[in-house]
Amino acid sequence: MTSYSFLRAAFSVIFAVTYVFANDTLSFPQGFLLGTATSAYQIEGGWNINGKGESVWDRWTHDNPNLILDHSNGDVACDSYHKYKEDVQLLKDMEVDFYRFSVSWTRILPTGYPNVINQDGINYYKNLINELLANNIEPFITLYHWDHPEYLDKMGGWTNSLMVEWISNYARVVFKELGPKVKYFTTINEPADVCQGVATDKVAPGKNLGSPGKYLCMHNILKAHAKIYHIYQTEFRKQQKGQVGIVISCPGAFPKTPNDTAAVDAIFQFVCGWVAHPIFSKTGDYPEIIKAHIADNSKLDGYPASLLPTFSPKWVQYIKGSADFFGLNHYTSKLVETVPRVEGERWYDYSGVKQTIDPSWPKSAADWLRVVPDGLRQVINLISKQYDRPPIFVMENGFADECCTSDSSRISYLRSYMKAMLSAIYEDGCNVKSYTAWSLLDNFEWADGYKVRFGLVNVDFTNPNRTRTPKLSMNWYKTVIKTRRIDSIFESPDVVNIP
Ligand code: GBH
Repeated sequence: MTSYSFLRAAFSVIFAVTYVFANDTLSFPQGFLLGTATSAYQIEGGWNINGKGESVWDRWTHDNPNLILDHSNGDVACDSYHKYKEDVQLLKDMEVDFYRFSVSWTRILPTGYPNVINQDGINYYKNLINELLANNIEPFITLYHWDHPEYLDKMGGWTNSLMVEWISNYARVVFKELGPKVKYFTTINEPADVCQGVATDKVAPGKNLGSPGKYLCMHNILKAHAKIYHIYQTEFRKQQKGQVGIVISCPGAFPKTPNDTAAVDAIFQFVCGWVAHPIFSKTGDYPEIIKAHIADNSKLDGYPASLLPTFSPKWVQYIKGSADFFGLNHYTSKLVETVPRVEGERWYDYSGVKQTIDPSWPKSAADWLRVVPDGLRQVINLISKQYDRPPIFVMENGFADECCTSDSSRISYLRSYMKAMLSAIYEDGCNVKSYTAWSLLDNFEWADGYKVRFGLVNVDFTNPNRTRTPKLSMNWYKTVIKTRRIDSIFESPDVVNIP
């Protein structure tokens, strides 16, 4: 072998190895699904037209404009009720595999009950689904994204255990009417955040009941989720052959002092495990640490019993295993530290863990959202380890800014988080099936109104047409979807630290 041909051979080996290596870590696995998401109240508008009933978010924003950053509401939002075809064209342009959207309970059942089925609402979602399918996009339905009927809330909402029946009856209507063309459902989006609306007076329905209300809310949500799952299982699965999961928000956690792994474990259980353990663990029920902490501390605070409600063995069994996949929402991480209990003071909801932010983490326009890509890899690993490698569908991940279509910070965020997710797949062997960028559109960001923006597409909320303009990030995501790869040649500048 001449030295020249040896060199050439050596180079081609190096090239191949580099190529394979890059290919392995920056490409999505075969069959991996890429999509984007929205929710009904945040985009639809048409809040009271053609028979739609009032939801808790309608009432909340109308009664409390002062609690919304820009005093706005979702009355018109992105007007997707009228402009859904335009939305689908944007999705088609990106060639997403699926579109995750939520169904508005009160658009379909104006009274909350199935005594009246609003045909206009059914038609709206049927049209949207047909439009998606005609453009090769899989519809992915969230049954409930925070906007339950105001009327049912007046009767207690998530603090009333009858809510389990009420939402099940609604779910049955959705499965029956929309299920024949839909393969993917999630039941309830971010239960812990829904229950914040029971615990506090900052977001709908603002019941301000503190931790006891929050624990009760979660108890009923877990039962409701399981009941919906079993309804699908017994009444629809055979004909419809779809999958049903739940969407849980699991932030990352890093110890403030290096050895405090107890704080990391505890906060994972208190935030993510609170919802996930009853459904995905082998034993079912709430995590032991939650049961123990809340029981001990309820006693110390003079309550006759633990503030955490208990499931009967029958309910434990019924809830356990009630999901075909783990829907994960992940945006950011916290620094955590174990702190001692101080008598008479609220002790971090009895978790015993104080959460703060590392000031060096790059900022976004949302004060709670710092850029910490490793957090995604961490929670995917924790979920995989704790619950025996369930299929994980990343159902939301996204970045907040306040403006512009030149959103290089968003590209940088999305790429770095996708890269962390691919490391969890290739290096750690986790079973991740999909990735969802939140959100297709700038939309009504709850208490942050229209000020904080998550869209791949800009929406002009001052224009009655709600004009949509693709941002750089939409074009970037389109390339990612086409190439099935987060190539470094599409690497954007580093995250711009928003002051
Ligand atoms: C998702 O929730 C929602 O599903 C979606 O509707 C929303 O538009 C999107 O995120 C963007 O916000 O971190 O302890 O300071 C994320 C909801 C928002 C819940 C921030 C926790 C702050 C609590 N999260 N919130 S903390």
